Amino acid sequence: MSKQRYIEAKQRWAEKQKANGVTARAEPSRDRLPPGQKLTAGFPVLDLGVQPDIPLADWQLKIDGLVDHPQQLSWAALGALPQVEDVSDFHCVTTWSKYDCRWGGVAFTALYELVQPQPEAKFVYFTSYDGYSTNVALAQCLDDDVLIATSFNGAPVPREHGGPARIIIPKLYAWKGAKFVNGITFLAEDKLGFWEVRGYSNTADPWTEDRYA
Ligand SMILES: Nc1nc2c(c(=O)[nH]1)N[C@H]1C(S)=C(S)[C@@H](COP(=O)(O)O)O[C@H]1N2
Ligand SMILES: [Mo]
Repeated sequence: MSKQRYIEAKQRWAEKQKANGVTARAEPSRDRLPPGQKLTAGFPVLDLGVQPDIPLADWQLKIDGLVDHPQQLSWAALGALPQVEDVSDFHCVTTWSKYDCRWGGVAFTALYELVQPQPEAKFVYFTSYDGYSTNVALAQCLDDDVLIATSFNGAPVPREHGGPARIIIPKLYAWKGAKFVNGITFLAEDKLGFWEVRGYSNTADPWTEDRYA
């Protein structure tokens, strides 16, 4: 399917579900596998059909907005920050989940401390080398399991899964985790990202099936 048709089909699906009155549950499920999800052993690839090839020498992560110390991190500068690993589950809104993904990289909180966001900063807007974007409330980014991941199961994140670096936010549907990330902007007001403007939930909680806006 072409990139444009894939985007339109997904957008139509969100509109149809909304029209059918499909809304999030009041009570969150406590199961490890969120409601409506199926476990997969493989690792499907979901993106806009563009997997940019970024030589590490050219790679940059710009962190700006309402911060005291904006950064333009090179690959070496990212690698010089404290490195962590975290094992988490991965939930895609298209109903597949993958357990026990071992991601390594830099904790979001380490970047937070580096740039020193101002008190007005309440939202984070992520941008990517393929033109993708997504937005997350700052409070949701401050859990220890939120990473700028550069490794997956002990090897560099493969390009199809968002390498050189991608965001992982295990407690939200995976479209909230930008692959090929190259920008993080701290904002006072929320700004909707690529799928959020196309009918997908802004809050994206898998355990209440919070799929559509
Ligand atoms: N840059 C970028 N990030 C993205 C996407 C994308 O199209 N571009 N798709 C999102 C969606 S919808 C999902 S489910 C996950 C898929 O990650 P995967 O391809 O590693 O399974 O990436 C998310 N991050
Ligand atoms: Mo997705």
